[in-house]
Amino acid sequence: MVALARTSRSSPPDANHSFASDVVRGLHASPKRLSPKYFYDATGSQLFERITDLPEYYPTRCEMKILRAHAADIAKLIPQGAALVEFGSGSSKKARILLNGAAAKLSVYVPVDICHEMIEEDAAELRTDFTGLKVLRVTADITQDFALPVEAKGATLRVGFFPGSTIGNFEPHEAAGFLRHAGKILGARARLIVGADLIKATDVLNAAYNDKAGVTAAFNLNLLTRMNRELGGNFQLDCFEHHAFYNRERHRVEMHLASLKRQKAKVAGETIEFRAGETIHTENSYKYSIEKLAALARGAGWRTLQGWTDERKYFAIQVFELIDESPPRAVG
Ligand code: AVI
Repeated sequence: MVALARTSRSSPPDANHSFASDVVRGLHASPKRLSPKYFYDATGSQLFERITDLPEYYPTRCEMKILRAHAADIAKLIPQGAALVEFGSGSSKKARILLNGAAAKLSVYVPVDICHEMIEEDAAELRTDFTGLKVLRVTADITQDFALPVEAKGATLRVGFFPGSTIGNFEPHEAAGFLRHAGKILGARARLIVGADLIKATDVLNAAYNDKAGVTAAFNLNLLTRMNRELGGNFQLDCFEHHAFYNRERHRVEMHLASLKRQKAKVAGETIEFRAGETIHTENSYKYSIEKLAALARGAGWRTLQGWTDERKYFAIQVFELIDESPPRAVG
């Protein structure tokens, strides 16, 4: 499953066509599945913002806490004249914490996001709040090739920033592919700051994805509303239920939409049949150990420089450095 979450909120030109073909393919597959990137229409993005404030959903709070506590240590790993490139920047809320300590030594901050309007507004605010900071936004899908602005290419080196445990929404092979791709984009001597959710007690994980207020359920079910609206679907929302659970063997929280009865639904001109209890698998959220994350990064060409967790070891910020693969120069 292609898993890319917070980075695909808006619709590129042929998005409706690929949404339709992904839905048709995914709902005819066995087991049925849909990519989590489709959660993030306007309503889905708002619901996700509400999730990050829920008492049960610890990742955002933990990550912000680690970033605040170690902003100065992280800044030390950002060399003078470097460019900071944020992958899937959204509102740049987390980058602001880094910028408090590092803005003065950056040659440029490059927020990269598929959602154009959002980062233009934020870029303007950042320029006001961090006087002298050059902010050059790039509108791109971070999983695809994109060009960095010349100012970033000409910087002493480039430091990538990939927070939010978005890495956890990739399948592990996709995560490795993304890290390799980030290394190519950032180039020689690059560094990469990654935020990742860690393996922890099952009850904590289950609670985080089954909040009492039902916001995560609404976020999951919104996918049916989106298919009804954008693809002429007729899913009955009260005939499906949010299922989320930690799959301990695979170290991931799985989210599904479970059919409450035997039923048929129409979407994108196709009829889809559901057995009672059959599910659409809508998201995986992988949880890592620090060692496993380091091994994944190592396999993708990165060595660990330094890392931090919160006191409960719920979440980790790891800084990696690109391993120089150029052959040693001949002497003499
Ligand atoms: C964006 N992503 C890291 C979230 C996560 O925890 O996997 C998405 C999410 N799904 C349900 N709650 C939050």
